[in-house]
Amino acid sequence: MVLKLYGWRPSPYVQMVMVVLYEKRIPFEFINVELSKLENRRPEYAAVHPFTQVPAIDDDGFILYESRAICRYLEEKYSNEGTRLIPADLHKRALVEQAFWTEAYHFSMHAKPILFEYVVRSMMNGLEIDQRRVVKETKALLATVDFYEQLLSKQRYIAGDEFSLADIYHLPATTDLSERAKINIIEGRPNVERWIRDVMDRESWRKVKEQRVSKL
Ligand SMILES: N[C@@H](CCC(=O)N[C@@H](CS)C(=O)NCC(=O)O)C(=O)O
Repeated sequence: MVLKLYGWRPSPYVQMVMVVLYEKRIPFEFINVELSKLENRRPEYAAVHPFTQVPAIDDDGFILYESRAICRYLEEKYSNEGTRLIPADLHKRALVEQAFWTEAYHFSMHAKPILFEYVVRSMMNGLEIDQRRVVKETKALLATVDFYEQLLSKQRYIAGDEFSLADIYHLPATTDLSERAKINIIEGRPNVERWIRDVMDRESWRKVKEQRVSKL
């Protein structure tokens, strides 16, 4: 049975899983859970995801939620298909793991509150953006990106010279930061720019981007 992806296309977490599915060339059926209509709160969806969020997958009866767990599962199950996203070599794999945690604790940790201010608050009429929070988190985010600039002067991708799942984890937030919060992390950072352009030029991301809706 074809793998089912429960998702909502504007969600960065859903986009991450879709990039992996395209990179691995795994056929899937997209089941739209329209968050703007609160379809995720329907009892039948609560049976799939106890926290009623997207994404989730149903792989022939095996239900899995949490985007990063789904990406890892797909990479492991289809390790020999499409693009290899986690290297077999111990040291290279450890560096990818290091990049996962760097992304979570030093990149997304700051990108998320900024996007919350610009995306979520803008959906709640009358709520003003907390500029102090945005300034504080942007400063911390750009310090991480400055570190990335140095790192990427020595290697092609964020975890080494090979494209990996760690690059994919950065994609949706980077796009949303530039499109929704107008925070341009590539300006004045030629190596970050080269990396982002390289990753965004992949067919997998172009396919996901085509399907994103421009407005939440
Ligand atoms: N940690 C989760 C986060 C998923 C998440 O926050 N999804 C949002 C959409 S971007 C959602 O479903 N929100 C609806 C809700 O929380 O009610 C993951 O990585 O899968």
